[in-house]
Amino acid sequence: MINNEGNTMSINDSPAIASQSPAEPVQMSRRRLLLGSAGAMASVSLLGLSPLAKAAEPKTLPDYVRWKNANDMIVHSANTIETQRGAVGSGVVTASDKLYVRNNLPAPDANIVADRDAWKITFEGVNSPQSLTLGDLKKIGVETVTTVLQCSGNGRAYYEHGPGGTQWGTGAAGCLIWTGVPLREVVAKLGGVKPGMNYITSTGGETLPEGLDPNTIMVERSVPVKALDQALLAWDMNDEPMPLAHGGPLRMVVPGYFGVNNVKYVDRVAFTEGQSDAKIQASGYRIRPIGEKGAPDQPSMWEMSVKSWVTAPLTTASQGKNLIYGVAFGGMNAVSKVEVSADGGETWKKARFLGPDMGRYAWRPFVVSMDLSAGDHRIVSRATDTDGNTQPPTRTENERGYGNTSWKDHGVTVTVS
Ligand SMILES: Nc1nc2c(c(=O)[nH]1)N[C@H]1C(S)=C(S)[C@@H](COP(=O)(O)O)O[C@H]1N2
Ligand SMILES: [Mo]
Repeated sequence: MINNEGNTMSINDSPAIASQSPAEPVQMSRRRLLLGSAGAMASVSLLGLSPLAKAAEPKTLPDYVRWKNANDMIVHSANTIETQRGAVGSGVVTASDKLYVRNNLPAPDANIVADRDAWKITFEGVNSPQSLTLGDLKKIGVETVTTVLQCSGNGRAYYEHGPGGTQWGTGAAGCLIWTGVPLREVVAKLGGVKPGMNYITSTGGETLPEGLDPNTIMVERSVPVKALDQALLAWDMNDEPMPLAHGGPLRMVVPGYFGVNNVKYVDRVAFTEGQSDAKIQASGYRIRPIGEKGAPDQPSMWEMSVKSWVTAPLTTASQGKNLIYGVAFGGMNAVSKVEVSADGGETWKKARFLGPDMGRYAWRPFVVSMDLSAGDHRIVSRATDTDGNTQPPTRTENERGYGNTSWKDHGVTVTVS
């Protein structure tokens, strides 16, 4: 894949918007470089044939996430930053400075977190529609929930048809503790949801670049109204005020749902009859056959499914007893079992969960001891949820490379000596 920036691709498959981003200079200058006189050679090197060009890939964290631990991250672009596979430790919670970042638009100015409690959110589609400040929300109620945040494109790198967008491996995911007010408590305060409303539609507070149709770029997502059971308007992440990069001052958190539905810097929550007309909802984030365009009648990236992957060892190991680590989660259900195989899925051994159970929406680190002989071993993990759903061996092919849960794809080949 030559075009792997992907920071805007999944909205409209057009690179035009990337140039709107002030946070893109590194990436844009690199592209210009590649398209210059050495273009042909450089394209070849992007395919991994030249170590020189590989070293020239942008590795520096952009300013708005300078506080992240660079050694734990893979910088795909200024707006798409992945967690290294081995950086996920055996603890349950992903440290904020290791969490992936995925922005469809440039991150807003830091002044939006200067006075957090003054942040305004408009509520519509309720019996008493009104605007509330974050300060008001904090007086309504509070709850804490631990969830897996995972991009729809996590695991895209394993699709062989070469879907456009960021080539995420396993690191567009993390497990976070969120604190905020349950949306249902806010709604109760506002007289309840109006009859006939089928969706919760959340709007991101980015300032949109001028001269483009807002519908083609805005981050506005609708989820079925049943998500009112678990949706949270969160102001803290991992016991700290929500970082700007992760949606501060306020973020919509929909436990069990793919990342895109967890709208950052949310400034409008509307209960609506239909889904948003925004491109990111209407045709983006839809599962469709390879070669087809997105359309509202295709499945939307809402609820996540059971998934797991090994986090250590990843490349080499010593002969004899080895502890094999990984993480597993069920999406909408709790994860109930993980099995690990060191022979590519011929024989399996049950792993045990590590650390505290943080609830059905959290992931569970796992560990299993295995005797490894010299040679190459294909190590794979396979999780099952409380409803009895097990990860499939193969992925469901789809144009955009969404929702990969294949246990074969997520395996690692480890050389034992
Ligand atoms: N306002 C807003 N919310 C957003 C996005 C965005 O670009 N803008 N990106 C979405 C996508 S596609 C993902 S995967 C997650 C990423 O969350 P993170 O950057 O905190 O890891 O945020 C979602 N919410
Ligand atoms: Mo995403």
